[in-house]
Amino acid sequence: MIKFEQTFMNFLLHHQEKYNRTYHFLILMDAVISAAKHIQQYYLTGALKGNWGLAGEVNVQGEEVMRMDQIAHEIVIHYLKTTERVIHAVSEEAEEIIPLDVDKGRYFFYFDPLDGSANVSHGLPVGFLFGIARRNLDGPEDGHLRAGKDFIVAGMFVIPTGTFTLALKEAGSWRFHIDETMNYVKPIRMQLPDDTKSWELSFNEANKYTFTERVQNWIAENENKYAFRYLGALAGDFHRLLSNGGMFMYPAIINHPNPKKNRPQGKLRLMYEAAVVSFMCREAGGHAVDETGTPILDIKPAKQHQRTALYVGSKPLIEDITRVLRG
Ligand code: FBP
Repeated sequence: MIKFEQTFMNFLLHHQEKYNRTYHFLILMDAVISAAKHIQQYYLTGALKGNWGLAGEVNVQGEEVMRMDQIAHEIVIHYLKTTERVIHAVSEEAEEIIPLDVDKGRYFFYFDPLDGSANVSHGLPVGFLFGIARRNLDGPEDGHLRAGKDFIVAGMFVIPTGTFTLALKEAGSWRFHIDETMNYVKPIRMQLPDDTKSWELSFNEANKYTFTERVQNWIAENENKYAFRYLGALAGDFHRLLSNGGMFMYPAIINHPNPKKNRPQGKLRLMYEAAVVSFMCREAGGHAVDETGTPILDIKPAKQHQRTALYVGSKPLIEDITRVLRG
């Protein structure tokens, strides 16, 4: 007997019908899925085709660009253009905002085409992260950069594992699995577990003594209570956190022995990294704050590549660290 699973598109069609939404969003999500599959294929064959190396360029963040970063960016922009539904896009790999269908577009698309660059040259898990906001339909649209709370959807593909998690505003975080026909199927609703037995802490241990004293003290008091896991790619670490609970954090770095490596504003990018996982975490019953204890989703971006410190995960832990951060 063949076991058939619900497909992603069938799930989305019913969601759109249930909330009386339009077909425009389906066209955009179809393009996102196509882009993710294309990136996955390039990544899987990357070693053979020599695409796992450096591109020989430095991006707007001052970081060396991986060839795969460029390939993934190009693929996403191609598929977004085919939709004629996107006003503009913000990409980690492009310095400026990318105008697409400015007049008749309906959505803003913020993305990190290949998160976890440090893992690329080893073929280890990386991610394609995105957040989508809709234009103002009730009046003039000024194209301002949207805060996470204005997202209608945020999602993440963990490549090359073939898993895809999508959060829909007030409709939950859902995980899909790739099947033998390369279709995403079998939606499972993700809810952070209340049972602390499976909870984990995830951060770059090598940076521990560069964090603020408050955060170092919190870690000293709590690190023996939970398992410790760190992949070094936000997508992979957050993917696991959604199942096991706990907290992922990339705090401000204020006391690094090499002052050039200090990151008082945090390392991760607000619009297409922190806000994306924070939106998905909220829809799975969690929460997320920055170094001041401010909810990540409330932060209005002043610049498209703005950085932030990030504490994301199970509500009791985030409330506990927020108490410490607010002092
Ligand atoms: P990019 O690779 O897209 O720049 O993302 C940043 C990132 O790699 C995150 O995925 C990850 O959580 C973090 O940086 C790892 O940083 P570090 O190597 O300093 O621990």
